[in-house]
Order: sequence, then C-alpha cells, then structure tokens
Amino acid sequence: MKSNIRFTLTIFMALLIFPALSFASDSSRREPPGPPPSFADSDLNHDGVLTEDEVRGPLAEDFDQIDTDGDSQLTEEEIDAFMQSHKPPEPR
Ligand SMILES: [Ca+2]
Ligand SMILES: [Ca+2]
Repeated sequence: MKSNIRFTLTIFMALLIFPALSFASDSSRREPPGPPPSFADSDLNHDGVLTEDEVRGPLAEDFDQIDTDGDSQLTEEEIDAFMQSHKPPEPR
C-alpha cells in the first residue's frame, strides 16, 4: 500500500515537471513572434541606456553606427536619430 502511494506521487510529480521542462526547451529554441522589443524592454538593467549585450538583431548589427558618441552605450536619442536617418522615404 505504501509503495502504491509513492508510485502515485512519482507520477504526479512527473506530470507537474514535464510540461514545465518542455515549455522551457521550446521557448529557448524559438524567438517569440511579434514586434521587436521596445527600448524599455531591451534595457534589462533599467539604467536608461542599452549596452551591446542588451541589444539583439539590427540594433546589435549597427551598434557602432548608432553609438554616435562612441561610449559603447545606446541612448534612446541615439536610436531615434539612427531610425530617422535610416527610415525609408515617405511615399507621396
Ligand atoms: Ca541597460
Ligand atoms: Ca552612446
């Protein structure tokens, strides 16, 4: 009888843990779909600037170009200025 309870507990724990594990491996394999993260989302340590290890994708690729003052940090103003100078012309 005691071993039966233990078996049930083991199954119960496995059912609890397995979905969590499969979810974790899924999310690390794929990038979530949707728009790119905002400045605030990217600023992981909330110091108001983005460092090279906080940016991904196009921001990381153009980091040196965006960082116009060369302090290895991107401010929201630097990113805005880069976006303004690199956005496609408005259709007329
Ligand atoms: Ca930061
Ligand atoms: Ca900078």
